[in-house]
Amino acid sequence: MKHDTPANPFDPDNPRRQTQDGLFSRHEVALANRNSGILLETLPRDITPTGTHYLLNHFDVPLIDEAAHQLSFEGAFDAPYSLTMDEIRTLPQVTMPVTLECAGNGRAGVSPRSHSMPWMYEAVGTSAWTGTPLAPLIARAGPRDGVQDFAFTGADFGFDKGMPHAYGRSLTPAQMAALDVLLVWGMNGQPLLPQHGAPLRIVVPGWYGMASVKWLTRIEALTERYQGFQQVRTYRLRTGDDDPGTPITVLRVKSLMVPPGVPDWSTRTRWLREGPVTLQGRAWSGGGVPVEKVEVLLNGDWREATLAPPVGDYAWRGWSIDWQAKRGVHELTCRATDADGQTQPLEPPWDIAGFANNAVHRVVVHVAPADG
Ligand SMILES: Nc1nc2c(c(=O)[nH]1)N[C@H]1C(S)=C(S)[C@@H](COP(=O)(O)O)O[C@H]1N2
Ligand SMILES: [Mo]
Repeated sequence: MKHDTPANPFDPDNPRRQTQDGLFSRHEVALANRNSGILLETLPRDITPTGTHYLLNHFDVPLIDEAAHQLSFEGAFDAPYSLTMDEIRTLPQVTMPVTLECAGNGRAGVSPRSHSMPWMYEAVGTSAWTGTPLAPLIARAGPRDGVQDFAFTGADFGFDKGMPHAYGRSLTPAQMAALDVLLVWGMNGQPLLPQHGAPLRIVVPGWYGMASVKWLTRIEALTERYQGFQQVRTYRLRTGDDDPGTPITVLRVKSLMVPPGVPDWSTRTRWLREGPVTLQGRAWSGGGVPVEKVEVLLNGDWREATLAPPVGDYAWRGWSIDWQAKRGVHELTCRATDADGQTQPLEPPWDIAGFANNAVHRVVVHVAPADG
């Protein structure tokens, strides 16, 4: 097999690979093989089974020796210190169900296509995260006056758009004070799995997943704004190449449906028989704002679904509705509205990278006669 000579990734003038509309490229399929999504049939469960929680890893999963791993507090602190994993696990412990969603979820349909992980609907999941509140640990290090950002750095390293970097993100002191950020070592009663950030990550509840830095090694207090690639060069809503854009933060209101019936193996076409069916799914929003309403478009009418209690302050809630399935082809559509009055749009609110697409979920089903 012949290999292309790739552009030198150390050269900052090398842009990310351009992608054309139409068939997905080999590179996109390779990304999809590494970054799995939730199986929509697990949506009835309050907590996503650990192995089916979606994954988004930019680089390689780093090999970390947990016994030697330390989290250090560095930079503009009066009392910088570090903690071993044993020390971290003796800190006050909380378990919080949190719904995480990738900011790229729903990107696959953007045109012209943005070369990145081609998510359709599946980059979401809810886990019971176990850890300790992070704010008191930062306070213990004594941030100096004039600190503008806390930078969180992971152990994973690679290139994007010609820029070598360790994955990192930042939060301002005001954001740290307002958000219930958790320093996490457990997921659904088990130690974190390697691909989800073992031995240590943060979880930023109510925000898109990019903020929840995995394989955390270092928290640095900065007296100027953080300039890390994942903070300033991406995860921004931009209308064009020249638009600096606005940072992506809280989750937009969204809902998903368990595809009813059974699938054809290779096309995933859905089939069911005529008769009564209970449709069900999940809905969530960001910033701790609860979902107040889910509607399902059935035979041309938006009908209100029954809601289950939220799984937590920062977690999704279940919904269900009965439907009399009649023979033919149907497109079922669900949409959620949150307590701030935000409703999912019928069409994707595209920016150039296909970020934060919270358009309604549409599922096509084929209904066969009750017999024969
Ligand atoms: N160190 C590190 N942290 C990371 C990432 C990464 O690639 N490296 N991906 C981020 C993104 S974009 C998302 S959506 C979430 C995904 O978390 P999960 O794989 O545990 O679902 O992790 C975030 N934290
Ligand atoms: Mo993401």
